[in-house]
This record gives sequence, C-alpha cells and structure tokens, in this order.
Amino acid sequence: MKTIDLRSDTITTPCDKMREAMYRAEVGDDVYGEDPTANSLEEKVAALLGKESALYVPSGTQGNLIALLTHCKRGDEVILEAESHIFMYEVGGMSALGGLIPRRVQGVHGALTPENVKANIRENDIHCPPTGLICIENTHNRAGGTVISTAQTRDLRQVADQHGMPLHLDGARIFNAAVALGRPVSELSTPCHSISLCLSKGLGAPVGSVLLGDSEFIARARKVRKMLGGGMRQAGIIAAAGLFALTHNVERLSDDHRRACRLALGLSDLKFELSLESVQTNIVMANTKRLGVSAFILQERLSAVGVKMLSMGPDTVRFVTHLHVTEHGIDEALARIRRVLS
Ligand code: TLP
Repeated sequence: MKTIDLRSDTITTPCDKMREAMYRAEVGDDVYGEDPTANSLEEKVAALLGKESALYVPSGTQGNLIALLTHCKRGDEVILEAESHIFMYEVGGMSALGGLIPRRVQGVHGALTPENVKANIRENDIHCPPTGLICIENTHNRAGGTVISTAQTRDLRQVADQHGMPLHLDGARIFNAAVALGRPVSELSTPCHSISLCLSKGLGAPVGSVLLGDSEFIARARKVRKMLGGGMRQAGIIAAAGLFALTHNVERLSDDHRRACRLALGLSDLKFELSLESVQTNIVMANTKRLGVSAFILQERLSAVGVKMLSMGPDTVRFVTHLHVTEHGIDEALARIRRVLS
C-alpha cells in the first residue's frame, strides 16, 4: 500500500532533473561571495520579488530570525499575528536569541488589520518597550494557508510608515499566495521592507530559503547569518535545486490548490468541520469534534492505513497538498479516511 503523505509540503524529495541540476552546479565559497550558483539564485529571487538584494539561508526559521535580529535591538517588542509561525513554531528564537518580546495580535483569517496593528504600537512612554517591527505571514499557515491581498499588505505598510517602523513578511509560501491571486509575486513583496521565502515547501527544493530587502539591510543580514552559523560554503549544490524549483514548480502550485479544494470538499462530506472559504491554497485545516475522535487518535488511525496528516491541536488536523500528491491520491486518501471513520 502506497502511503499518501499529507503532513506538509516540506516532505517532497527532488526529482531526477533537479538532482541533475544539483550535480552540475558550478560552485565556490559562498562565505566569500564566490559561489556563482548561490549568487545567481539571489539575483533571480531579488529580481522576481522586486527587491534590491537577497541572501540565501538554510531555512525559513533562520530567514525570519535573521530578519528580526537585523531590524531590531534587544528589548524591542515585535508585533505579530497571534498564531504566527514565528511565535508558534520557531522555538522562541526571537526571545531566546534576540531578546525580543512578542506582541501577539489577533488577525482575521491570519491577516492583521491596520486598526489592530495601530492599537498595539507602543507610545513613546518611559515605562514601555519600544515597538521595533511589524511581522505578517502570507500565506498564513495556522489559519489554513489563507492569502493576504496586495491591498491589505499595502495598508499595513502605510501603518508601518506612519510610525516609522519596518514591515517584515514571513513569505514561506508567498508563491502560493501569488498564484492563488493570479498576480505577480512582486505585488505582495514590494510593500514589505523584508521578506523571507522558502524554496523547500511547495516549490519542492530539498532545502533553502531566501531573505530579501534593500542592499544595506541584506549586507547587515549577511553578517547576522554568519553569526548564527548559516554561512554555507559550496552552497551552489543546493542553490541549484532552488533555481530549478523557481523555473519549474511555481505555476504548478495551482494544481496543489485545486487538489486541496477537492480534499476539503471530500472531508466536509465525511463530516469534518471546516471552512471551505479558508481553503485558498494548499492547506486544509479541519476540526474533528463532530467525528467524536481526537486529532491525535485520528492521526494514528489514518497513519495505520497509509494516510499521513498532522494533528495541530486537540481537535484540529492539517492536510497539505504538494508535488507528490495527485488527484488520484486525494481520492484514494478520502476513500481510506471513509473506511477508518465507518
Ligand atoms: N512550517 C512547517 C512546520 O514548521 C510547521 C510546516 O510543515 O508547515 N514560516 C512558515 C509560515 C512556515 O510554515 C514554516 C515551516 C517556516 C516559516 C519555517 O521554515 P523552515 O522549516 O524552513 O525552518
């Protein structure tokens, strides 16, 4: 029985052609800025996202951490969405390593509103930590892959400008957002001072993220990357996979989105509780309460029949579509889930 792995879009493995590109990559020492493949990846991503400069980093977690450490000083408060990945799943690095204080603000489908952000920016008061940064996440993971529109992003930039502070975008899945909106990705990135995006999620590269901003910001970020141990030597071997992914795997994200909808409709027929309106990209979050089974138990039972997904809370499960999941895979997964539930 073939396992259908819907835990995350991080689980994809490189195809032969991607491996071939990695094998043939021209390399040099990237800490000296001498890796031609890493350099061309950085140039390509900067051009695509309409930013001056880019920095290849090992992971999305490190990309976000470098951005936070570069924008802020110890003791600053950082405004972020209450369930943001930076707060929930990055091991508290912002506080443990950066001395930063998270200020969690409730969003609507994962999107901060200008009003809520404004209300949480600190006054210049002797008693308070200064607000150093506003962070947003597009698509928003825990909200179920929901998309923040260009207009919403621009409105948040306006608030940032009014208060003289930077806006950082955790754009781990920014290409999913752009494809869902049918807009160039630069529309979503240019309003932000910095963006971290992942090549190792829906784009299917085995590893790697890119941090973007203006040249001055990226020069400082490069130093922080080195400090965190993220300076990689012949990085072109893996950067080549990123270049391949950008050429071949962006447009096809719409297939993943269609398959997520198909899965969501099927799950809702099986009495999972979910908001179809929130299924905008490749993530399906569903509630198991109506089924009378906890998320964790369901995860175990489905795993036993070769359907992998993640429990994300007592009654919340997450399914993610990606490069290795076909339409047939979705139908087969639904058939197995139906059998387990009946
Ligand atoms: N998310 C992973 C897990 O950590 C939960 C996943 O399977 O979805 N920002 C966002 C919005 C992310 O979803 C992730 C990874 C990251 C940052 C971190 O990226 P990596 O895993 O490369 O450090």
